[in-house]
Amino acid sequence: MSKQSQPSNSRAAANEQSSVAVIDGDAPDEGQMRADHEAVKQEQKRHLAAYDHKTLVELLRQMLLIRRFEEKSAEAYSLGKIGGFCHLYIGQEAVAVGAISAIRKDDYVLTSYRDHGQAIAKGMSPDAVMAELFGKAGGCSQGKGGSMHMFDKSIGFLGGHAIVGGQIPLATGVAFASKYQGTDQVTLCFFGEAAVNQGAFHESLNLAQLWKLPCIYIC
Ligand SMILES: Cc1ncc(C[n+]2csc(CCOP(=O)(O)OP(=O)(O)O)c2C)c(N)n1
Repeated sequence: MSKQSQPSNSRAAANEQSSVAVIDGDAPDEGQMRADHEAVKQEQKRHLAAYDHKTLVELLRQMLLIRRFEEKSAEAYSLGKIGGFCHLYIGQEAVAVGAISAIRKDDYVLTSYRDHGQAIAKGMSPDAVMAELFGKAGGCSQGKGGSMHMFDKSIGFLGGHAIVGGQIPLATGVAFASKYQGTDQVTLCFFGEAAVNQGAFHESLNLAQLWKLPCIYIC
């Protein structure tokens, strides 16, 4: 049946109408948007007030360290000093620092190829990350991995994964191991939104929920 010949009360017609309403709808109420924004800001301030000054300064220090690190990486990459790819984390510093500051040193972090910031937040020295970018033997992966393959088991940073979504089933497996071994370790799994197109994303979250695995998925 063509769209034109569908009865107007059909589900398809209703869906079509509602999509059109979204596209052609009234402009958003700016006053309401400003009020919502202000309410979120006030809520954030209330949350921040629960932290002492020293903690907040430390979180800011880490965020600034990552930002400066990434700016230098971009500079070195544009000068041709870094081979292969170089995926930056500029603008997302608070995500890594906030999440990783809430876990312990013996907890685990796995992430995508956009991994410099999370590696630093988990405790890798910026020197080891930069040496890896430069392909030097002093890098965390002996200079053989580059930007997408930061790794250091001793601090629970289990990569740096180049395949979109590849870290998700791995993180789920790490969380399964923690549960199976009866430890109380937690695994953080960072990924970009494109990873949700991977079948393994759905399989992982399904298992994690069924088995109540200690894995936190952060998009
Ligand atoms: C399985 C797979 N398919 C394609 C690619 C090529 N690729 C590299 S980055 C990227 C986009 C990923 O986007 P997203 O996960 O949202 O992360 P973002 O880069 O936006 O942080 C793609 C498709 C890949 N690395 N792995």
